[in-house]
This record gives sequence, structure tokens and C-alpha cells, in this order.
Amino acid sequence: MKEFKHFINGQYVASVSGKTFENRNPVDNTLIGHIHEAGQEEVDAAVRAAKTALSGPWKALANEQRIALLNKVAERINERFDEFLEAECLDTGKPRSMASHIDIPRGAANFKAFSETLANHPTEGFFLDTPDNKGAINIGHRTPKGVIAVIAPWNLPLLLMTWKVGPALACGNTVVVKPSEETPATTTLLGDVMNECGVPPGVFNVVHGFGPNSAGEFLTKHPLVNAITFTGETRTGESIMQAASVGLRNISLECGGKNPSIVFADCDLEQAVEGTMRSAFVNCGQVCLGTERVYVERSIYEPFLARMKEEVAKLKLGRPEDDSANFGPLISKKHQAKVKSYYDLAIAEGATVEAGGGVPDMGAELNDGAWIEPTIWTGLADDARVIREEIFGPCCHIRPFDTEEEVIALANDTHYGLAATLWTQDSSRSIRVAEQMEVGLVWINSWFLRDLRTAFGGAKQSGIGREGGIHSLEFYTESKNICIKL
Ligand code: NAD
Ligand code: 6OD
Repeated sequence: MKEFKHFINGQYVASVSGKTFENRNPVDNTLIGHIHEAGQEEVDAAVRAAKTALSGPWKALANEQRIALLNKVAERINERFDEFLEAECLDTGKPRSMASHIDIPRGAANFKAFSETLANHPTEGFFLDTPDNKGAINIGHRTPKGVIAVIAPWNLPLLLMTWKVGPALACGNTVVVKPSEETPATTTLLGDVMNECGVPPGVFNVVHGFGPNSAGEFLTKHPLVNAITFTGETRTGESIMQAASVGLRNISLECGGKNPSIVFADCDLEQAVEGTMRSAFVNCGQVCLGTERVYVERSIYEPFLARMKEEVAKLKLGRPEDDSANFGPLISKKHQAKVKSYYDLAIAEGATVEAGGGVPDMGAELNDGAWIEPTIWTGLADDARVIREEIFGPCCHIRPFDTEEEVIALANDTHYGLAATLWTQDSSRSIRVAEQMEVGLVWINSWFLRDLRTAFGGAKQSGIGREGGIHSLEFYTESKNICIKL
């Protein structure tokens, strides 16, 4: 039986209260272990450790030395790849094939990429004319922001946590991470890696627990936290924004989506089918960038739908270690109940179920897991709740359209604005439509193709701010102008 403790000031510590909660495997609902729940006391200890560590050996490191240390962290994650893989698959139930290609390598790469960004980022400089003709020089100078609270979700636990921790540490900050209550393992393991690599105590801290009235709330409300970076639901983002308003702390919010995919008649049909299959169903549909609304130009609507149904029938549900399986369970029984409620709602709202639609019979060993069928609907009205609300499951609605203007209006008719995917071989159209999408990210003839130097984030209710490349440096540093009169 595993035990997940907090990682504070370089040491694993139990909750003072002795309070723990269960960590269950979504594959079969078996007990993985117990997670210590942080109260105010542990959160305070973690934040104070992070505050103290801002000075001392961490501050004394030159940029180059800090970068070398973070590269070592990346290398050590890769050396301990199998442990991270096992931990991530146990917590999430996702196929090993996916976690070994996406979650763990990106978890390591996030440390390298932001070290490089930092190393290659030029300093801003302006020469200013002055009345005495001697002039002045302005130099932009960046300093760490301080203690950063990192609040992470469960869908890509290591990847999305290090996507924040990597740049935060590269910029010289210290962090207190609150991983999702569903997925404590890889964040906990990273503490050990930090110690092995010689990252000073207090630079990386972890507290476990829930959101409201638990570790998440205590952390975001802590007055010594200088900035909060969050990934999760829009409604949670609103609470965090309120917490951050006290003391005017900066926030970066990466929230939910109801992402459209637009398939034009001039697309490469097989490429569009393959891409839409991934964007709707990879990670059991639990990717914030995932497609839940598919709009297909009427002339290819029937063949597209038919090909999607053929491909969904080929998805193989199974345990993470089953190499022939490419589709795992949802994260939890609770999330299964939420997704299933939308499956029932779709029928109540008049959908035609083209594929899936229910909970599969996985056999006696797995039936207690959080399994759900990959599902395709057609025939829903544009104002149906299933079309408007984020489900975060392996499902999409496919609808025909007739004109470019019509589909742009349909795609934008949502409170969310995270990502859109376009499938077309007409490059002029692809740019014209991309420009009109009210989102932070547009993929043309691809999906989730990531370049970590680029701006990442959402428009509308999908978030506030951008991270990635220099955008991360901007969030994780305080910018100061130094003006030198000559
Ligand atoms: P969630 O909002 O329920 O939880 C995210 C984290 O916030 C967890 O660690 C949780 O414990 C914590 N939390 C909850 N309430 C809190 C509070 N009041 N104060 C402080 N912390 C609190 O989200 P989730 O269910 O873990 O993840 C799924 C959601 O995340 C989906 O909506 C998905 O779209 C979104 N997401 C967005 C992105 C993105 O980049 N935009 C990426 C991944 C997931
Ligand atoms: O690739 C990333 O950097 C990123 N933040 C991905 C988010 C995926 C959402 O589920």
C-alpha cells in the first residue's frame, strides 16, 4: 500500500492531523494507497520554506548554474522514466503507450525548454535622447516573482505540473505545488528527483489535498504567495481569481474548453478523420484542447461520419499495460458519473447515438473501474446543453454546415475560447478562418502539435494570460526598468 506525503523543505512529511484520503486506480477501483491531506499548518510550512529558499543557495546560483541544475532534473526524470510511467499510469489508468510518448517525455522536456528560453532571451534596451544631448540608456531587468503557487489538474499530471514548475524555477522562483487529489504520484516522486539533483531544500514543495477548505484554498489564499498559476475548470479559476485579488497577486489561468473542429470539403479526408479521432478520443477525451464539436461541410458529411464510426469501432479499451489497447478509463468513478449524465442528457435532448453512448461491459475484473464508451452523436440543436457545456469525456457531436460564414459563427458561439482545429487544403481559407476564430490556439491540419516557444492559453472563459516561451518568462518574473543617465 502506497503512502503519499507532502514534500516540504526537501523532506517527505506526514500531515500533522494524521488526516489522509484514498487514492484509487480508475482501471478497477482498487486502492493504490493513502494521500496525506494538508491543513493550514502544512501549507504554511511549505510556503514559508519556499519563501526562505528564495534567498540563500538558490539565489546565489548564476543563471547558468540554475539552468544546469534544471537540465539535470530533466535527465533524471528520463533516467527514472519507468518509475514515472508506472506512477502516472496507476493514477490515471491511461495507456502506457500514450504516457510513454506524451506525459513523461514532455514532463522532462519542460525543464529543458524553459532553461533554453531563459538562456537565449535578450535583455530589452532603449537609448533615450535628452535635452543635454548626453542621453540615457534604459535596460530591462528581470527578477524572480517570488513564491509561486502551482495548482494542477489530473488529466496530464506530470506534463501540466512541470509546464509551470519548469519555467517558474528557471526564472529563479520557488514553488509550492498542489497536484490534483486524483493524481498525487508523479508530483510526489519529483521531490525525490529534486533532492537527487541537488536542488536546494524549499525550492520545490508539494502539498496534497482538495480545493475548497483544503490545501488548494489554503495555498491560494496564503499571503506569502506572490503569484498563482492554475490549470483546471473555469469555475475553479473564478475562485482562484477571487483569492488572488487579495494582495493583488498575479494569476495565470488555463481553463476549460468546448473546442470546435471544422472539416472543409477540400480537406484530406483520411488526415481529417485521423486527426479528429485523436482530438476527440485520446486520453479518453480528457484533454482541454480536445474536440467536442465537429462541423463538417455537407458534401463530405456522410463519408466523414461513416469513417469516424469505423475508426471508433476499432478503439481498443484495456489496461495501461495491455499493448494492444489504446483507450483507458476516465479518471474516477465521480467523473464517470458526470460524463454518463451527459450521455443520458444527449438522448434526452434528441441526439442520434451514432457510436457508443454508455458504460461498456469490461468483465468482472474491470467493471468497477471508471470505463465509458467512446461516443459520437448527431442531430442535436445548437443550443443543446451537450453542445454548450464542457463534458471532458470521449465524445463529440458531428453536424453538417453549408458556408464558411455559417461555420465561423457556429464555432464561435460559445463562452469558451481555448482551441480550434481546421481541416482544409486551401491555405488562404485556413488563414482567413483561423483569424476569425475566437480562441487562443488554432491548429490547421494537425492537433496538439506543440512548440514550447509559442504562446499557449485561452480566450473568453478559457483563461487569462499566456504561457510558453517568453510569455512564461513574463509571468514568472518581475520586470524592472533601469534608466542610466549618461
Ligand atoms: P479542477 O478545477 O476541478 O481542479 C484543478 C485543481 O484545482 C485541482 O488540484 C483541485 O484540487 C484544485 N482546486 C479546486 N478547487 C479549488 C479552489 N477553490 N482553490 C484552489 N484550488 C482548487 O479541474 P480538474 O477536474 O482537475 O481538471 C479538468 C479541467 O481542467 C477541465 O475543465 C479542463 O478543460 C481543464 N484543463 C484546462 C487546461 C488548459 O490548458 N486550458 C489543461 C488541462 C485541463
Ligand atoms: O502542451 C501544453 O503545454 C499544455 N499546456 C497542454 C494542455 C493540455 C490540456 O489538457
